[in-house]
Amino acid sequence: MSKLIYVLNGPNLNLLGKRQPEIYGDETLQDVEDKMRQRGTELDLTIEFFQSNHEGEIIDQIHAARDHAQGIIINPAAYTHTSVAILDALNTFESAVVEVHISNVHKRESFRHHSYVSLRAEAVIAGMGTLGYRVALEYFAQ
Ligand code: DHK
Repeated sequence: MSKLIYVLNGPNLNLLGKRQPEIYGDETLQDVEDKMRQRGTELDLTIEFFQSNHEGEIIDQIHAARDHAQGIIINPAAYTHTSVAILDALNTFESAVVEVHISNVHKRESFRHHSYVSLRAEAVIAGMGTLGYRVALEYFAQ
């Protein structure tokens, strides 16, 4: 049976492709979703794709994933560095979590070097651009 993977995206990622393309590239979030769905089909993974600029909505999706999903791929964006609430929600999820960052956060400002989500994630991908999301799918296909 196909595994269900939630792909959750945090604030400002709706502007992907327009926002600081020198850092985040010129693909849109719709491009990311389309490519993930295509690769997901090949890997027999079903994808639930979501973006929000609101912390509570991301937490609600993590709670929804608890009942249905076999994995979470999350780019919490700026909430990576601030949100104990998202960490707490992920700690209620019993399957694997992969944290993705488009940019190499370790090469950037020091406030981006700490991640609350990394305390929970089985794997962290940073600096591969949007390819990182599809690499995370390969992890779940193994
Ligand atoms: C995206 C953001 O919006 C930033 O706040 C993070 C992350 C990095 C990314 O690289 O995908 O610091």
